[in-house]
Amino acid sequence: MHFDIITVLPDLLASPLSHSIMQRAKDKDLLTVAIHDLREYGLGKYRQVDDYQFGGGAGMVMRCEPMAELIDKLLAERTYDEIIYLTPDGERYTQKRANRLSMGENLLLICGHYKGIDQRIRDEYVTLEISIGDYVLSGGELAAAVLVDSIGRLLPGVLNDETSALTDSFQDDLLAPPVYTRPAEWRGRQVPEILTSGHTGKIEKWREDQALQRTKDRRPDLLE
Ligand code: 6GU
Repeated sequence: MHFDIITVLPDLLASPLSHSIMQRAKDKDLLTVAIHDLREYGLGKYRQVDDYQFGGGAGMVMRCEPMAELIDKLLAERTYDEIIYLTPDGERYTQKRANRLSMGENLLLICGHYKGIDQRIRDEYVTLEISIGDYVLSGGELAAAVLVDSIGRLLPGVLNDETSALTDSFQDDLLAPPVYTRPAEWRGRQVPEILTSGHTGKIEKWREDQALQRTKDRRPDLLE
């Protein structure tokens, strides 16, 4: 799977995608990420990418021309399954959406800054608008990293058995059960006996019960 990402802060994006599972996915060529610095397409001597908004009001808006030039260049090289704009007013991101997006080949992610991008870029190019939650970030970069990570780990071959995505929270609309490792007793706290019993069937049942109980307690909305 290939991601193209448009940003004015390329360094902010590079680091979260260069460790652990994401780096391994890149090393295995299962995932490629190209980060494109919008500033290189900026206007004039100062490589301007934003401007005052029509109608007045605080905050700058990202201009159409640099963005369009870069998007057109990318579209000449690839077709995209989706052109995604990361924005707090987008569709709320879920595991279901991550699963669906992971079936594609190419995704283009657009990170906004300031007050966002000119509406005409959204109308002209964007096929999907995503928000990662009901709070405001300073820009779309961290949200873009969230998308690449959550989608990248679903690609066949990225995770091994031990890290299988099938047992993740949300993958079956349930939260994950509690997990324990050695030592079996720590500060007087015991690991649940069932987990050291060796009864695979009983352990599986216990985990299902725990997952269900946790979901009831913490996220009853997931069960509706
Ligand atoms: Cl995708 N972008 C920004 N700027 N803020 C957000 C967001 C995205 N999702 C939640 N808050």
